Amino acid sequence: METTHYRACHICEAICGLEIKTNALGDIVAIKGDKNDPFSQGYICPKGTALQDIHQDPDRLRGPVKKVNGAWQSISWQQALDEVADKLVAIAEQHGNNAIGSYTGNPAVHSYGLLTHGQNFLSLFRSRNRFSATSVDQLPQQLTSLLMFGHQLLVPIPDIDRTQLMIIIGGNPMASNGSMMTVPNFRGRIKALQKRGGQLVVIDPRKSETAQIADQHLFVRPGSDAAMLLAMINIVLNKGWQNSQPLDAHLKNTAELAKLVAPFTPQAVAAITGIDEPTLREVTQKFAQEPKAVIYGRMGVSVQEFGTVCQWAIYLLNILTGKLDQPGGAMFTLPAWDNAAPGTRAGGFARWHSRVRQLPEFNGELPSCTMAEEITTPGDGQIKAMVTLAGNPVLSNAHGKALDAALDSLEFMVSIDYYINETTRHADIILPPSSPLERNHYDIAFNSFAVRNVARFNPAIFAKPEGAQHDWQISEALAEKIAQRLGREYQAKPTPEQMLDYSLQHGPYGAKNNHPQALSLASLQEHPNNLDLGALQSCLPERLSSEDKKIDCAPQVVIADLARVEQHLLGDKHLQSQQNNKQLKLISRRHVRSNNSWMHNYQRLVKGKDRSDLLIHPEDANARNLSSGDQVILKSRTGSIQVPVTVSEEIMPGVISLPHGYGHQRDGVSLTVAQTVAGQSINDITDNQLIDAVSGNTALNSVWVSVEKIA
Ligand SMILES: Nc1nc2c(c(=O)[nH]1)N[C@H]1C(S)=C(S)[C@@H](COP(=O)(O)OP(=O)(O)OC[C@H]3O[C@@H](n4cnc5c(=O)[nH]c(N)nc54)[C@H](O)[C@@H]3O)O[C@H]1N2
Ligand SMILES: Nc1nc2c(c(=O)[nH]1)N[C@H]1C(S)=C(S)[C@@H](COP(=O)(O)OP(=O)(O)OC[C@H]3O[C@@H](n4cnc5c(=O)[nH]c(N)nc54)[C@H](O)[C@@H]3O)O[C@H]1N2
Ligand code: SF4
Ligand SMILES: [Mo]
Repeated sequence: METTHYRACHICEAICGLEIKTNALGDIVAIKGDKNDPFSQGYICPKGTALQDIHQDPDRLRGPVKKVNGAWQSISWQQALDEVADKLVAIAEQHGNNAIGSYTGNPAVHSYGLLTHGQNFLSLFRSRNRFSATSVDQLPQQLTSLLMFGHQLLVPIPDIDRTQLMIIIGGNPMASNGSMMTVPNFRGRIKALQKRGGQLVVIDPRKSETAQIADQHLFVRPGSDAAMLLAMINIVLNKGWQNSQPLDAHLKNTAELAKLVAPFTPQAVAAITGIDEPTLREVTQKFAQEPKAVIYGRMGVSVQEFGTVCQWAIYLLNILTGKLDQPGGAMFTLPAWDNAAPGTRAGGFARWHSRVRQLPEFNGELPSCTMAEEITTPGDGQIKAMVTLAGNPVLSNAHGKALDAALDSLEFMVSIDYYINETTRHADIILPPSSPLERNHYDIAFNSFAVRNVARFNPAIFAKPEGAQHDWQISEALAEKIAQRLGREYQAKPTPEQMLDYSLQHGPYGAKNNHPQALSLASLQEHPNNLDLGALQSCLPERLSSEDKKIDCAPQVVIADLARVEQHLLGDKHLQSQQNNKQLKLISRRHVRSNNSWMHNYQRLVKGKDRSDLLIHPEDANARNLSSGDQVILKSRTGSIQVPVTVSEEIMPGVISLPHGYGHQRDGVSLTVAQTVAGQSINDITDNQLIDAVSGNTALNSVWVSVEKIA
C-alpha cells in the first residue's frame, strides 16, 4: 500500500512541487516532480530526490548531544535545554547581553517555523552581536530596496514569463535554480522566451551553464560591474532613452543622476570591464528600446566590493527605461502572507555599528565579516558565547580559519543543527531539530520573490518521532527557560500554523480582507499542489513603503560611494595593478548537485567526477606550465589551499573559479560521505577585510590570489 504526498521542496529557492510516495513501513519509495503544480509543472532537480537521503542519513543527529572531555554523549532534551539556558543566562549576566553572539544560516529561510519563531529565545538578550548569511549574500539588494522603496523585502522580480529580453549579471540559475527570483524550471522558461522571439543575455566572467544557453554572453572582469552599469546609465541618459513616464511623478532625486554618472563613459570603462564600447552601447540600446525587458543581478554583483552600487544601478536601469512595475519587466509580488505590507518589518540601517570595525547594522544584524574579531577582541561587548542556527559559517564565511579559531576560544557554544560539521564541532551542545519531512511547510520568504504569485501549505509527511522537537519548538522551549532564569514573564507565541492562518486571512487574498479567494489555512489546504494567484501585477505607487511614497533614485549613502568606485575602477592605479600583478582573481561557482556546504553527505549527489576543481584559462595555465589534473597552491592574504586544476576556456583570462562549501576533512567532523569528497574550502583564502563599503557585505568574489604549481 502506497501513499502519495505533495510537498514543496525546501532545499533551494525554486520551491518545486514534489510528489513523494511512501509505503506502509513508512519508507520513501519515490520522489518525482509534481506535474499538477501549476508553478513548477513537474520540474525537479537531483537535489529534490535527495530529500529521502537527508531523512534517512545515519549521520543526522536524532537527539541532543553534549561534548564531554572531547567526546559526544547523548543527553535528554530536558538536560540539554536546561544547560543551554543556564549557560547563556550566566554569561549574559556576567559579561552583558552583547556577550551572546548568534549566527543564523541559509536553511532558516526554508523552514517556516524558524522564520516565525527561530529568533524568539535570542531576542530576550537584545544582543547587538547578531549575524546571518544575509551579509555573505543578498544584503546589498535588501539594503537597496530599503533605501529606494522603503522596505527591505520590496525586491523587483524579473517577470520572466512575459519578458522579451532578460539580462542576467552575475547569476547562474542553470546551476542555482534562481535566487531572489523564485523560478522553478528556469531552463523551460528560457526556452519559452526564446521560442517567442526573445533573448537571454548573460554578463559573467565565466561562460557558465546559464551563459551556455544564452543568445549572447559577455565576459566581464570580476568586480568591475559597477563601472559597466554606471556607463549603461550614462548611455541611456545621454542618448535620451529615458522613458520612465508612468512612474515619473513618483521618482525623486533624478536631476543629479547625469552628473553622477558622467565620469563613467563607455570608453572610460572598457579597459577595466573588458567589454568594448560598441558592444556595451549595443546591449544598452537593445535593453532601453525593448519595452518588455529586465536586467537582473545576483551573487556575482552582490558579494563584491561594490555590491550596493551595483544593485542600485541595476534597479535604476530598470526604472529609467520604464521596466519597473511593468509586465515583462521587473515587478513586485503580492504574496498571500505579505511580509512587505504596511506595518511589517521594513528593516533599518546603521542605527548602530559593530564594536571593533564600526560597520553598520542592517535589520538588527551586523555584517558577519566582523564575527571573528568580535569574538577575539577583548573589551566590553566581546562575544563570549555563540549560538549557531542552521548555519555553517566556518565554511561559508570569508577567512574561515580565523572563525574556526575564534569559535574554539569561546566560553560556550550551542548549535541548533542536525550535523556535527566544520562549525558545530566547536559546540558544547548540539540541539538537532526534527527532520524536514517531519515538519509542515509554507514558503514565507520565497513566495515573496516568485515570478508568479503562488501559495502552498503542505503538512508533514512523517509524524515526528516521540520526543523529537521542531526547530521552532526548540526556540520556544529555550525562550521559556531563559525568561524564567531572567525573572521575566514569557508569553508563549502562537504556533507557526496559527500565525500562518492569521496572515493568510488578513493578507491580500484573505477572508478577512473580503477577497474572493477568501484564503485561510483551511482553504489553502484544499490546494495541496500549489495555488496559483496569477501573474505579477503593477502596484506602484501604492505598494511603496517610503513615507513620501516616492522612489529615491539617489540615496545619499550610495551616492557617497561613487567616488570610491571612480577611484578604484577608473583610476590608473587599478589598471596598473591588473597589468603588473601576477595574481589572478578568484570567483566562486555553484553546481546543481550541491547546495552550499551541507549536501555533500548524500552518495546520490556526490557520485561522479570531482566537482571541487579550480577552473583556469589556458593562457594562465601555460604561463604556469599547468595542465588539467595538476595540483596548485592558491595563496591569498588570509591563507593557502591546495587544489586540482582544470584548464578551460570557459573562464576569462586572469580569473579562476572554485566552488564554495567544501573542506570537510577536519578533525571532529562526522560526515561520512562528505569526507570522501572533502575538497578544500575556498573561504580559507577569501578575505573578511574585503567588503562592500556601503553595506559591510563580504566581497567573497574577486579576491586576488597567487597560483603556483606543485612539483
Ligand atoms: N566563497 C563563497 N562563499 C559563500 C558563497 C559563495 O557563493 N562563495 N555563498 C554564500 C551564500 S549565498 C550563502 S546563503 C551562505 C550559506 O552559508 P550558511 O547558511 O552559513 O551555511 P550552509 O552551508 O547553508 O549550512 C547550513 C547548516 O544548516 C544545517 N541545516 C540544514 N537544514 C536545517 C534545518 O532545517 N534546521 C536546522 N536547524 N539546521 C539545518 C546544516 O546541517 C548546515 O550545518 O554561504 C555563503 N558563502
Ligand atoms: N545547486 C545549488 N543551488 C543553489 C545553491 C547552491 O549552493 N547550489 N545555493 C543557493 C543560494 S544560498 C543562493 S544565494 C543562490 C545563488 O544563486 P546565483 O547567484 O544564481 O548563483 P551563483 O552560482 O553564485 O552565480 C553567481 C555567478 O556570478 C558570476 N560572478 C562571479 N563574480 C562576478 C563578478 O564580479 N561579476 C559578474 N558579473 N559575475 C560574477 C559567477 O561566475 C557565477 O556564474 O543559489 C541557491 N541555489
Ligand atoms: S530546483 Fe531542485 S533543490 Fe531546488 S526546489 Fe527544485 S527540486 Fe528542490
Ligand atoms: Mo545564499
